[in-house]
Order: sequence, then C-alpha cells, then structure tokens
Amino acid sequence: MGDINFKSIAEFLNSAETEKKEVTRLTADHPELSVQDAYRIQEELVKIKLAQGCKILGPKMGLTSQAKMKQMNVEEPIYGYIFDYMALPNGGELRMQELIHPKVEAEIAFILGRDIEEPGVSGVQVLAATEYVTPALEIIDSRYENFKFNLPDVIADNASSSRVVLGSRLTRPSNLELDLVGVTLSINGEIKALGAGAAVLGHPANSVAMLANMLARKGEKLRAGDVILTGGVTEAVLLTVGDTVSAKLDGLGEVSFTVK
Ligand code: OOG
Ligand code: MG
Repeated sequence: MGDINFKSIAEFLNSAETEKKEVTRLTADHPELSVQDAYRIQEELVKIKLAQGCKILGPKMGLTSQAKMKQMNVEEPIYGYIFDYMALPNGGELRMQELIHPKVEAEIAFILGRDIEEPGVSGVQVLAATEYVTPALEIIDSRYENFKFNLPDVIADNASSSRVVLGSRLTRPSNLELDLVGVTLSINGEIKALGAGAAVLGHPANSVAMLANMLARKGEKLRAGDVILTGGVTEAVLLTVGDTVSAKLDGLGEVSFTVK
C-alpha cells in the first residue's frame, strides 16, 4: 500500500496501548491493508518496544483453535510477540486501570531447549527441541474499539498481546500426550470454558511448528529459551475487577491471578 507509513501506524498503535485508548481498526480507513503490510507494521511496533528497552520473552501464536477463530471471526492463525513487561507472577494481580477491555484465555506454553530453524519442521521435531511445557493464562487486550478487527488489524496490533501469567511448575514434554491434556478456565471458582490440548491445531506442538515455519519464511527462527504461547484452547473470557482467574491443566498444574 502506497500512501501508508508503517512506522507511524505502529506508533499510533503503541500509543493506544500506553494511553489505554481504543482506536478505530486500520481496515476501516484502509480496506486494502494486506497481511504482509500488517506484519510490516508489527515489525515496526516490535522495534519501537525494543528501542524503549523492552525485551522479548518469545513469539506467540494466536487464533489456533476453532473456538478462538469462531469467537473473533478470523480464520487464520497469526503470531505476535510477548515482552518482559507483560509478565505477571503466578498468583499475582492484574491492574484493570492499565488496560482497555482485557480478556483471558488458557494456553499451553512451550520453553525451547534449542533453536528451531529448519524449514518444514514437524510437531514431533518441535517436541524433541522442547525442554519444558507449562500452563499459561494469556490476557489479551485488543487496542481496537469493541475488540473487533479483521485479520490484518489484529496482526498489526501484535496479536492483542497484553499480559501473561505462566505456571510455576515446568514439566518435560516427553511423557505427556499434550493433545489429551484437559483444560478448565475458571473465574471465581466457576468454570467458564473448557477444552483439551487437541483444540490447538490437533496438538499444541503443531502450533509451534507452524510458527517456526512462518518465521523461517522471513529468515527468522525460534531460539533456545524462547517461551512460546501456542494459542487459546477455548474462547477468551472478558475480565472484571474482583475476578480471581485460574486455569487447571491435567498433569501440568494450575495458574492463577486476580483482577484489581
Ligand atoms: C487475537 C489474539 C489471539 C490466541 O491465543 O488465540 C490469541 C485476539 O483474539 O484478540 O492470543
Ligand atoms: Mg493467546
């Protein structure tokens, strides 16, 4: 797209995040915005954050389950980046006043033991490169009005990344069947959503494989130590002040936070 400055759009989206102000989705004024343009904007956004001293914890996948794709009305997995300032301690507090209209989703996170750079990598190869898996609660907070967007909008907005809480227990993936791991997401003790690892592209390792392949096309790779969110197993749930949120994942443990 000729008349658009990727960097200034990235600055616009970054200010929406820091000022906690929702903005009109980009495709309302620029319906021609492509997925490729959107990733260029995301790259500029990442550069802005890195220049501000933020560190990347790892890339993440989004919209990898039918539940999420249906809820957001977007039909393709995407990736974004999780930064150090987004991490909250397990059992910690999320401050509502720092965010716009946050939602929570339960995920399985992978921690890599070595780099993955070979193109066409499979889920089996991903598992061999994975040191640990751990439960995660991702707090997403689209910068767009009413949490509504098209595919290029959400890509440019760093896949709605906002906060993340990782579980305290790390488990080696070797003896687990991650597709069969049952997941419940509860708020104030009431189950709001539930599912199994298989909801994520048949097996969460497939999500990491898809990510590796998407990055390989850009000449990038997954690195040892990267913490990778594989995408919400179920639909995301809107948060309210006073909520105590917890996810339980069979064999992996529990993760929680409260909303202040
Ligand atoms: C996009 C982010 C999706 C996931 O796990 O599916 C995501 C959104 O739903 O706003 O993080
Ligand atoms: Mg997510």
